[in-house]
Amino acid sequence: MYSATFYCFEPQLREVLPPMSELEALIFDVDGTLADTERDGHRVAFNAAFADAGLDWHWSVPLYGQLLSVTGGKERIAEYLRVHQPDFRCTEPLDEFIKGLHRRKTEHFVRIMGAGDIPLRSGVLRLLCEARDAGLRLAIATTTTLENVEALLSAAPQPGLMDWFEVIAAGDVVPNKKPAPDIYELVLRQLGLSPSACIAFEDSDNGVRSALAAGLNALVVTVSSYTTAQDFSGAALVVDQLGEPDQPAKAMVGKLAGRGCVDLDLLRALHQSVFPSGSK
Ligand code: XBP
Ligand code: MG
Repeated sequence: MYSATFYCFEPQLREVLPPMSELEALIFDVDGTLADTERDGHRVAFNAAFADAGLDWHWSVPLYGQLLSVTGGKERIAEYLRVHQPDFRCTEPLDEFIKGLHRRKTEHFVRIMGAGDIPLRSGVLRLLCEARDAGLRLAIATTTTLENVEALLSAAPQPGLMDWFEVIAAGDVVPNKKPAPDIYELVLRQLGLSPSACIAFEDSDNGVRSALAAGLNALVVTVSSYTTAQDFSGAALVVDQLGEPDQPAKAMVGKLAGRGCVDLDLLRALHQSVFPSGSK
């Protein structure tokens, strides 16, 4: 990353590179943040895949809430087997069995999203439009599978939304899923930006830990249906939603500074308070 000394003594480069603390990019989690997908999307898709495989497993709404502490669908199935089906045996290697089951689950999730019943959360499209118009770069850092991101963004009312994101880092592209920082670190490397040039958006404790561990301290949490009681320590702003002018957001941590919703002016002020000019 660029150092302060580098900035002071390389005038030509200083013209090319913006000051370290300028806001340049917004990085979004997907599940729970762009859309509330877990209960009626992922959970339903897992159950449909289990039924297809002739398994009598059923993930209820509360059970799925517990299983969400493990990020990643394949990892979640493995944890379920370990805790809830310890006597389960299959004829093929367990890893292969889980991969096959998970592929089917992804097909179901894509189908569910294609039906258009799970919309983007309040304020998401408004903020994406505002950021794009202002020339900010957009990126995604998610645990979920890339096909799921495509399905969600393709079902949105804005055509071509997928192409708005310069970097989409999804699923198994990193060795360790959230709460490890790997996925955010990958996004930062691909953007070529320092964490101080970005704001991250999350909905879960695992996501918060991941983003903070990558140095993304300008962090906004939009609490989702499964995450209301979680610990978001370290987040700069925790709200119930990004909100719309006629559908105001409510802040649990931090202040909306008289604004009805989370807009770009508010985000610039938040970013500046976390990374004041001159900070790295
Ligand atoms: C999301 C997840 C994902 C989905 C399932 O976490 O944990 O695992 O539930 O996706 P986050 P896959 O929002 O923190 O990224 O089944 O495709 O893995
Ligand atoms: Mg999430």
